[in-house]
Amino acid sequence: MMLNKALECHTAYLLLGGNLGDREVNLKRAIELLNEKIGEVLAVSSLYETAAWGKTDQPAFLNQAVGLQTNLSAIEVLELALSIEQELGRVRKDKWGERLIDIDLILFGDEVINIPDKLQVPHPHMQNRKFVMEPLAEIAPDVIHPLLGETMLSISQHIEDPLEVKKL
Ligand code: GSY
Repeated sequence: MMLNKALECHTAYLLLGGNLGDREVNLKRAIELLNEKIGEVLAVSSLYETAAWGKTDQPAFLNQAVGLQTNLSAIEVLELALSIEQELGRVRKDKWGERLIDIDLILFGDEVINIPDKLQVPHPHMQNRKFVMEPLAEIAPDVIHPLLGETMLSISQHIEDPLEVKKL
């Protein structure tokens, strides 16, 4: 039984973003490292240039969604994603501030996980943020949000977020 659990395979969706340095190079390198350390990358969205959310007086972000298949647990994915951020030079300072690279776990199969201050999937704010939902709906239009019961495409079409998101 334990062995089956350990080998369970999940499709995880992550959102990558950054607004410092060579944003495109940082995203490309992050995807290579996700593929090496976490699991086979199956889908990568277009690049999206997006107005900064939260603290708006900072440079625009480049965001990109990634879908991958992994045998790891959600916590292991989260910890490796943090290690990739560090390897790429991220220093965590301001929660809403500028950053070289950010890797957020958005969905982990159809699992619902809530470990306060550590890990929440589905990402609790995904459905309110165009910079998350537009790239995600591009690569996973038919995936259903495990709590809202709505597809990624449908959620992305009904968001009221006014911040600009431009597909490059
Ligand atoms: O939450 C991820 C980091 N982040 C972003 C982002 O990735 N894109 C945009 N547009 N704004 C953001 N604000 C933060 S914090």
